[in-house]
Amino acid sequence: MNYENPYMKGLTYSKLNILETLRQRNPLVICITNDVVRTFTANGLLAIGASPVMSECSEDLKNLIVHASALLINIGTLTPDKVSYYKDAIALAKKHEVPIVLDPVGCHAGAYRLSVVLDLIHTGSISLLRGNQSEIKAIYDALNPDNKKDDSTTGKGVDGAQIEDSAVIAYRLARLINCPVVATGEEDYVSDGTRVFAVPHGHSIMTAVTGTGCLLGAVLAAFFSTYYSCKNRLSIGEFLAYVLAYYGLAGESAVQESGVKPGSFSVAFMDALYALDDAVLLSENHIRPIVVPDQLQVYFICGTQDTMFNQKRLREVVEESCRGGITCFQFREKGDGTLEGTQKLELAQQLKDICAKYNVLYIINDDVELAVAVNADGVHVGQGDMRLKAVRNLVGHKVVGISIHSVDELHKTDVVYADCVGVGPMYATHSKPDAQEPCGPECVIELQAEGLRLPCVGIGGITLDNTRAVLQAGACGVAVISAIAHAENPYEAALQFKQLIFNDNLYK
Ligand code: 3NM
Repeated sequence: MNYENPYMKGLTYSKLNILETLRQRNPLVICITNDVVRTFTANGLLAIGASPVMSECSEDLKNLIVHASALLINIGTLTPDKVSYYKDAIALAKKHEVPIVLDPVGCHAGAYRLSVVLDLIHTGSISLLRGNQSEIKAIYDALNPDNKKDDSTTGKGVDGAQIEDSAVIAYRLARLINCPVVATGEEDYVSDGTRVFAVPHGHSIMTAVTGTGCLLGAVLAAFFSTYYSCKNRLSIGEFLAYVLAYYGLAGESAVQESGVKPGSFSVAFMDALYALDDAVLLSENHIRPIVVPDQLQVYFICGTQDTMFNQKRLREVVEESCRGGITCFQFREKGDGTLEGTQKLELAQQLKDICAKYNVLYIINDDVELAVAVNADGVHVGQGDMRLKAVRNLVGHKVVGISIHSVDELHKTDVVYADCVGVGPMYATHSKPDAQEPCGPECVIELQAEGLRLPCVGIGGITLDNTRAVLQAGACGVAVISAIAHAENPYEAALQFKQLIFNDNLYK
């Protein structure tokens, strides 16, 4: 980054060194894995710079776990006696604070496998779940509280519904089981329950070599143990997206070497995992941030101007609304008498911490530098602000939101650089002195008819009474200031929006 960020006072970030950190740390990964892939997994872990050890019984594991950085449980060759071993291993790893990656191999294909996987998830101790998209969907369908076979995830107006569905499922499952979920396929998806990323790397030949999926579970386990070194720079979701990109880029580089030949590929892949470096990973990844409709359902916006310039009240309102069930919060500090500089930075950091506690997506309004300085989840800009391409260049994989008020504005907007849209004002508003004339929910219909495919929220004058109309017009959710900030009880207000949108199943 060649620009000075006023919030960072000359501090610049050094380049990310995800692969180098792992290789320096050489983490010990204990693999309880299946009979088919042991050698491949061990060689793959060595190639990336980790230390593999296979363990087959609790007596042995008790000694090893004290040295371990991560534990992989892959249920590929399942037998009834192994189930109690998995449970012992999970208890031991938990006791020693060793992260656990679960690979639910084949759980979509058999009720017994699925029941074992659910049992292991119910321990509440899994740190990361990695499966292919069918496995992840089977787990989600089994745990989905509505017990609807996924019919709420199809056909939300996005091309390639199947693919987008997997992103939605990864997000929902991560929230349900409270740990990051990786769903692999032609395009991989990862969600930590707050963010969602798509990673379009790899090559179809990988599916012709047994063990490539299983090795990925082990590789994720190795990297998971080094996340702490990037904690201030990357969310766990983005960090895991980099690991997926590394793995996929290694596959792409290997196939260049070997051609589309499974035997040669397998050898070339080990070489590529060994050779790939951070410079290539940073410059060649095509990680894409994704906003799934769920994230925008109850979108609360607030700044000190909305709480009579009382910072404590703002923190309380944000915490209460998070408790009530908002899915997204935007810090919008705007107008006369609002905070600037260090004071704004400090408040932004405090609000980020509150949102992180509740898995609420945290967006900064307009101030791109602040979003970078506090490592927010995203930034929202208006038409008069910076060009979207410039915003994207500054924020990398953060969520970029844009306000669009008309079809005319849609045509002037580089929507390819945005991830979501605020459409408004739907109705008359007192919270934005320079708001345009209300355009009504029809504006959402018009924009979508003009080709807008990004998920959008209706904003401006929204109350419980008019929410239904906004969603029925095609918005994924509603963005509000006064309906929550000025409510007598912001917790209740947020809860009511959440219940209206979730329980009435308005959003489909
Ligand atoms: N943006 P309330 S309307 C921040 O039309 C904002 O882009 C708008 O506040 C737009 O929920 C608006 O209190 C104010 O009406 C929304």
